[in-house]
Amino acid sequence: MQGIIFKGIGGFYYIKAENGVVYECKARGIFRKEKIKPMIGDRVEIEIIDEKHGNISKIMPRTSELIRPPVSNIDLLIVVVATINPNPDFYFLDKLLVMAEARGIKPAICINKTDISSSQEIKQIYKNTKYPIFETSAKNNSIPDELYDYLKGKTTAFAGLSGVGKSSLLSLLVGDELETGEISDKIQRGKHTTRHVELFELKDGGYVLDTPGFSSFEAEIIKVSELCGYFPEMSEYLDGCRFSGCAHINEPDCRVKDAVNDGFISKSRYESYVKMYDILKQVKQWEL
Ligand SMILES: Nc1nc2c(ncn2[C@@H]2O[C@H](COP(=O)(O)OP(=O)(O)OP(=O)(O)O)[C@@H](O)[C@H]2O)c(=O)[nH]1
Ligand SMILES: [Mg+2]
Ligand SMILES: [Zn+2]
Repeated sequence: MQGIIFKGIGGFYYIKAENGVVYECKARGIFRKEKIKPMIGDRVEIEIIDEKHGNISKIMPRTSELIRPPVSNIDLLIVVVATINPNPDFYFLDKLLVMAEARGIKPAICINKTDISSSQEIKQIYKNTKYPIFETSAKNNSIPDELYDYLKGKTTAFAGLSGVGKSSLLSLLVGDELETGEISDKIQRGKHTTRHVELFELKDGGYVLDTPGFSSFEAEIIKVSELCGYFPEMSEYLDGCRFSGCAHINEPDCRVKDAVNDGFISKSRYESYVKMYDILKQVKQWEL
């Protein structure tokens, strides 16, 4: 029987199997020898012991892996940003977007708290990235159908500064019957957040994951020369620079800098690029 690990507590893994049943499982000793530990998000094969218990016998190859929070097989990253309270931190946002790109996770942007301020500036900055942009107000229960469609059948992590509304959005997405019930408690609103990682199933299929209190992701090793490839709106200009190894910073005849001056690449995004470039140039380990 195959299934997905959605929760782990004290050496037990909770697996939603193909037949819809949740099994409490242990990992067999074999994994200790091979030095792999099952992770939340893993697709696994289990041997069923009885109607509630089983053993994990095999872990399927992972498509992606995050270390903090420890979770595998994430398809999408939704970077949540609030219009205000807290104000957007564009450099932080861009780091999350680059981190996703570097890990092969598809990023999108969710602008929340549209009930208290305008989303205009944020939309303007990210327009040319072509990343999907969703506008929400968790307070007004306003989530566009396009976001539900986007998440369907996928495993999606929600990230962003503390207070932007990740938990509020997830409570809405996961289901109305749970508004004041179990899930709302488990997802934990407010400031006092834990590092407990759990995938929550969506009604239409797919899973979502909160990353409470994670103001940073793991250290990332990205080659400086590859950095511009993680800014999608830059990619069409890269071939036009005079120097083939152009860093797009101080070189003459740089098409990327031209595109910034002409407004095809936003200044804010370019500033993030330069800042990240300077850091990557100096250190191999980049603490995102
Ligand atoms: N006005 C307004 N307030 C919101 C909205 N969404 C969330 N809030 C409020 O913003 C505060 C923070 O929301 P949370 O959902 O706890 O934020 P979070 O991103 O989960 O924060 P951490 O768990 O600390 O990372 C709460 O007081 C929410 O009620 C919104 O769309 N509009
Ligand atoms: Mg939260
Ligand atoms: Zn250049």
